[in-house]
Amino acid sequence: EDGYDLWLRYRPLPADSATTYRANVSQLILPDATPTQAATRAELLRGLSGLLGSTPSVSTSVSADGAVIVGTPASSPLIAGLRLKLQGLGREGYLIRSVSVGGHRATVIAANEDVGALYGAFHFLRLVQTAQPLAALDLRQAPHVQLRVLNHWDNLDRHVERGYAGESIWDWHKLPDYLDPRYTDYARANASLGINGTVLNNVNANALSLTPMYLEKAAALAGVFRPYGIRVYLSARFSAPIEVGGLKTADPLDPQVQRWWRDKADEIYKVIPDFGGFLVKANSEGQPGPQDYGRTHADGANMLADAVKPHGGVVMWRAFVYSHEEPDDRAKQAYSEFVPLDGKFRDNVIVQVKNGAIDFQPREPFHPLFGAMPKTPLMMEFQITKEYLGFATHLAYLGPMYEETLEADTHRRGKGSTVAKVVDGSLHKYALTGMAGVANIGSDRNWSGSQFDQANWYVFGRMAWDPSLKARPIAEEWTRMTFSNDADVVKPIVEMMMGSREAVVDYMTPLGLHHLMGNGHHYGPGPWVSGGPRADWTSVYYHRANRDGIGFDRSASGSNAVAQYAPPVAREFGDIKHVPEKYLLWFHHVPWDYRTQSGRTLWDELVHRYTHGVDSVKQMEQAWNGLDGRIDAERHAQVATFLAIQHKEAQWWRDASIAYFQTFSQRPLPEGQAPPAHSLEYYEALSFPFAPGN
Ligand code: BDP
Repeated sequence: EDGYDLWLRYRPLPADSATTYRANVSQLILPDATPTQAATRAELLRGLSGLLGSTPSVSTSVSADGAVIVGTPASSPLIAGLRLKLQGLGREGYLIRSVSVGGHRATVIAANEDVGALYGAFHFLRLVQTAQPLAALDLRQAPHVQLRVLNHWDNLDRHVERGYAGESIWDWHKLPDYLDPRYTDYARANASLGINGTVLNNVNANALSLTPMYLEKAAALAGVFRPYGIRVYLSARFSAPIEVGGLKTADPLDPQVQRWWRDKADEIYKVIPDFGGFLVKANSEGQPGPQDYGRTHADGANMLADAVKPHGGVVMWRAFVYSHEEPDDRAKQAYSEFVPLDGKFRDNVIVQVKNGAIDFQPREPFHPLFGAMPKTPLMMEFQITKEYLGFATHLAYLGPMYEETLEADTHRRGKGSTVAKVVDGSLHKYALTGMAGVANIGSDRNWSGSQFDQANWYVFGRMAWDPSLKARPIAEEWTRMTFSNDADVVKPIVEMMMGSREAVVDYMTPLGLHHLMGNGHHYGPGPWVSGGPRADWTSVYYHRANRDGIGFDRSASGSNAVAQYAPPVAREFGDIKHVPEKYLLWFHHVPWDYRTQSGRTLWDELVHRYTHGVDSVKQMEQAWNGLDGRIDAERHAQVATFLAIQHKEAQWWRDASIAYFQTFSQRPLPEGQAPPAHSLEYYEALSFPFAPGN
């Protein structure tokens, strides 16, 4: 096994449980008149025959116990006859219920629309895959978030920005004629999680994506995805009217520019009738945008929104901006630019906000924009690809990180105003809701660059469906589907996964440190990075270590970034006595001898955390080695090798960081702590011209 099958492996269940399940899945009754119905039928047949060792028969009526009836009232007379309560499930929701039909036990998977039945079928398969009882089912599910989208940072030359899993899976050259079967498997995997949108190209966009040749290619992909309920979106380069339209300006208030985008939208919808809309990175890191013409983000977003509005499209406008306007603290920039625009966006615009205010660091406090724009829908942007968490070789399950952000309390409408409630729209009654994940998918056989990075795609999708879900049960679900239902396998793997992100935080950026990675490629430690074109692209800007202490003072005595949070949060974060220790150096400049919660001085605690991170990786290695023989050899060996790489690199992070910070702390290492293996000069001299993902 090489991991290609993801969590949809459908390997045979142990004989005794297969027998039990076969009794509950004796026949399938389901339509296949539409492409989505056909996909649903194909998936159930594939999954159940794989899991149960025999293919259930497909019938038109219930003739025995154990029938599974799938469909909508429109597609299935049987379901229409059952008069199930489908109100409230919307277009994408479903129910799964044990019923009796003509005196026979049966299970019904019912929805209002085909796509709901498809999602229900995947859920049903998951129950079997994870060895859940099917006897008395009564499940109702509807997504809590409307736009559940992957963002591919894929370029037209197939290079993936910050991608660690090979080339782009989109083979633009062979499209639209050759449709790689992988596109269908991609759609199946996404539909199994409820992901319903994909932005095909990089936010650092090439205007060529909007030319007829590439639109035709995008349309071919949309055709593959459509049966699976997935819409295609494109990143739009703001200056496209100049680059591919021959205009002299891209000023959003210029009528010619507006007309160009309207015509472009009409053209796109001719070839992709269900096109989702545009994602835009503007006036950020050198990308063009409305500010080039003295206009605001709202002016820019609204122009595009007007263009797609007649077709039902949306604009996802990114808030990842940091110009030089707030020279004292990059963390404040997005809030300062966007909060004044609250309420100024069209109703088909949603502002896409990264989980934290800097940039996908191993740990960041929640972005202060969440909760601060009640009149503008905000959507979450998580990074699934591990740009700052060890690329694909380090095992870091991101579920706990997503959960930490989603359950953070903004206090904007009193206690309990969590980020999850901003994202699902319930806090501010947003009419539009969304969650985006920067994809970790590439042409590698295992899709994500490592076996365990598949779990990050998985958990993103599950939490996008319902942001109140928790990381641990999702890890367990994934482990059961991906490796085994055997408790002796599930338990150690779930423990490894649940502690893995904290291990990365400890060996890379403990106690609220951030942005300490190597320059440009972001591979390995670079706490010494300084100079260059922008202070806020250096490490010294963020850690501010000196003889007195370390950390970025964002309290009232410093940049006062804490004031961008609601008062109770600002008070907590802004007070060195009350700030959660995990954010200590994010918000405060702290003396080296400051007593931390463990009773150790800050310096000793820092060293302790670095070492603890390395030790946690050692433990993961041991736990994994203990599973030798319980996991198929190919996947076991690959993970073992990657853990060994992670171990080596965790040690590198620890040693380089300690060697560097010791030049400021001027204190000895605490008792029992090994000195760095090499000199600081050695670490500083390492160079990686061909590190992946740039
Ligand atoms: C940073 C990445 C950069 C992206 C940027 C973004 O380093 O490659 O273009 O975010 O989100 O994390 O636009």
